[in-house]
Amino acid sequence: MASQALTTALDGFRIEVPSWGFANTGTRFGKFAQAAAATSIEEKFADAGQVHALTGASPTVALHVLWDMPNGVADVPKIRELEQRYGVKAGSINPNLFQAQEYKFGSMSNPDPAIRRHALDHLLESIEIAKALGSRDISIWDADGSNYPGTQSIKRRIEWLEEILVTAHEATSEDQRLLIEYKPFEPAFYHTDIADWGMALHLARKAGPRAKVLVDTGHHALGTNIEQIVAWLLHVDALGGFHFNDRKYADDDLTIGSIDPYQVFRIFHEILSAPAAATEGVAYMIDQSHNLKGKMEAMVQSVVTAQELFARAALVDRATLATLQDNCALVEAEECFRDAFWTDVRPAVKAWREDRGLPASPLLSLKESGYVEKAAAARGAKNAGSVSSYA
Ligand code: AOS
Ligand code: ZN
Ligand code: ZN
Ligand code: ZN
Repeated sequence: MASQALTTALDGFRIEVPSWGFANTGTRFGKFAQAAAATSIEEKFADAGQVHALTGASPTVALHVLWDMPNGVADVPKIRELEQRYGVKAGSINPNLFQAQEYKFGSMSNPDPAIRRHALDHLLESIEIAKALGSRDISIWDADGSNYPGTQSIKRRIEWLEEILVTAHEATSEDQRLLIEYKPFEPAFYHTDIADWGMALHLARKAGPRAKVLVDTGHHALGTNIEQIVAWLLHVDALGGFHFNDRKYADDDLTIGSIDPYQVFRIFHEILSAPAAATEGVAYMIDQSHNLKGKMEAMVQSVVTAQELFARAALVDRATLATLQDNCALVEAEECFRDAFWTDVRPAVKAWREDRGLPASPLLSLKESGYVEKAAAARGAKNAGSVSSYA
């Protein structure tokens, strides 16, 4: 029997899947093509729809403007039709400010005003695409920075960035949000223009009330206390959402909870400890790159793991914990916290799935459905040509 806290938590839990997580992506040293990987926006919707059908928890798919829409133009009727057919809706819209050759020295903070204007135009196009699709969030990842000390003015780049984000914010409608993601390094290796949550928070405040900070769990120096950042962002009403993934070293984009499930639990605990009104709009999204695991298997596994860790966090006896914290009963408080973490929620989550008419084991059902084999047969030829070498 699932407890009430667990049932309520799972009923309310939704996590967005990224279109790019179904496609062949890899590392800078190359990628290993998978026969079943999605090669078009239609196949990405089909895959996302299948993940949602199996888990009941991922009704939206994040879209990437240039990767999913040729020349940055959204075919809205086609996307609407895909939403209908596959039972998942377009989610956050992700502009691409990092691939064009002109962005070699930056996009929004490039010293060349004409290039900054292109970056702004692309942002404005992305906001319009989001409006046309009914997407609330425009999720900005700024890859800008520099590789060598003294080669760029850190200060002037802040000002250029502020200017563009203010203009972009003005273009959003009342029910939209700009999410500003931070990352300490990569692709830039000396300085990154939005390197941490302090910088992202400042820019969000400067941009306007509908701009919030996006926390990608892989974008921190090793050892950073991410749940503390989450608590602070909630406290100042600036937490927009998450890109979940896991890592051992840097922005490894491994499946959520694969290396450190306790960290995800601790993040969810901070969210569940905050007043409901403060966390209502927080967007949970997966941002992973599945180079070795099967794309579909990795995505289903990620959604299921997120559900399990959210359910475990919901089991924390927060009233008792608060008393123990006030009494500085260290070991008792820690054990109260860990009791929830160590609870095997899998049988209860399974019961919840059955109650909701969902497959008891999404991964097993995926396997039994033969979906991946069918996709491989249909897409194999297209994927055979997509292997890149780094020569
Ligand atoms: C890059 O490291 C960031 O995590 C981005 O959020 C993401 O991977 C990218 O936006 C996909 O475009
Ligand atoms: Zn090397
Ligand atoms: Zn991200
Ligand atoms: Zn990343």
